Amino acid sequence: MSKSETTLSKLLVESKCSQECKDDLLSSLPRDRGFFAEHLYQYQGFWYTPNLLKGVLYSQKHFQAKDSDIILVSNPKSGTTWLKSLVFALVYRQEFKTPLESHPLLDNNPHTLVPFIEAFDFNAQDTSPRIFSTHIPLGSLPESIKESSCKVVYCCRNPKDAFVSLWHFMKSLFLKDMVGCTMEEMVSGFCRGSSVYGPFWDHALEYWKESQANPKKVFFVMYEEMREKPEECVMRIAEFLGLPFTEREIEDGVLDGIIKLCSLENLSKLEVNTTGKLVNGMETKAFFRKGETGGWRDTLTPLLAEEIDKMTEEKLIGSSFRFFC
Ligand code: PAP
Repeated sequence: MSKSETTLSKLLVESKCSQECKDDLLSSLPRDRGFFAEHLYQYQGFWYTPNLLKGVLYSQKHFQAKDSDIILVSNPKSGTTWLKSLVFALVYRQEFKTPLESHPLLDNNPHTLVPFIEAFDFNAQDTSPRIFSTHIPLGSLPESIKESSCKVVYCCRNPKDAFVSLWHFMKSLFLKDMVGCTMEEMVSGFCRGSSVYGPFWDHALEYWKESQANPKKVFFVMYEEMREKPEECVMRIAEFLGLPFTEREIEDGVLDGIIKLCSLENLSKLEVNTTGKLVNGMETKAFFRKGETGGWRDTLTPLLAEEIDKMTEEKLIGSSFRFFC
């Protein structure tokens, strides 16, 4: 972190810094129009709303990873909720057995069980191992995540479906007016990188490269692969975490039980996920929609899809990485 970034981080997080002073600090960062908030700010190469940026800086300063921690990472709308439920269920499969009557996922939304480190509530986790999630890009992760032996699981989704999911999420939540934003404008912002935690492609590519260079630290999985072969993916995640399923468990239906419990069909019907709210007031039902691969076709015009495809092509020049289409 540069010296000016350190000062910025210190001041933005400190409560004694007045709002005026925080506004001044924000104004020293590159700014673009936003969709969640009026403006997005660029920090360490990625874009944030003021609140998200505050959370990133706070976690950089205060989050202390333990070697046994599990950190789930994704670009927004790339399978976070699903991954949280699957990893929670597989890690605690001895404590909470399936078939189930009293599993925590039946009356808690996955975001409640696995908190975001940038949402300030990481001290509330008292389970072991602790499971956290984040959308923070690789280069901006708190140092202790990089330095400790904690494990990182990254879930990636194709950019068009993730974009469309974000669009519907914003519409279904508080942003029906979308700060006067059209889909064309939002695609254009997404493609120039200025969407929350964007550029989307850089985010995914950095973690993918890290998973290749350091496969014991970072496990990279595709949302689309999980849709196609959930058993295989969950088994690979479990192995990576050092918690492989035994043959006996598989015969006994433990793996199948976890996949059924965490399926979109099951989770989206639960009362906690139809009428519940998160502590920040967000309606939990907004996290469950169609979960399709290629569902973008219902929302994006061919022209807008092409705009995203062009950017994808450009970003992947020189890399062997490929998104699912
Ligand atoms: P977040 O980044 O705000 O946490 P995230 O969970 O990553 O959101 O993405 C939501 C998407 O995952 C939604 O996709 P869609 O809009 O294309 O439908 C949602 O439907 C999908 N999703 C949520 N839970 C599951 C699940 N259990 N299985 C499969 N997909 C899911």
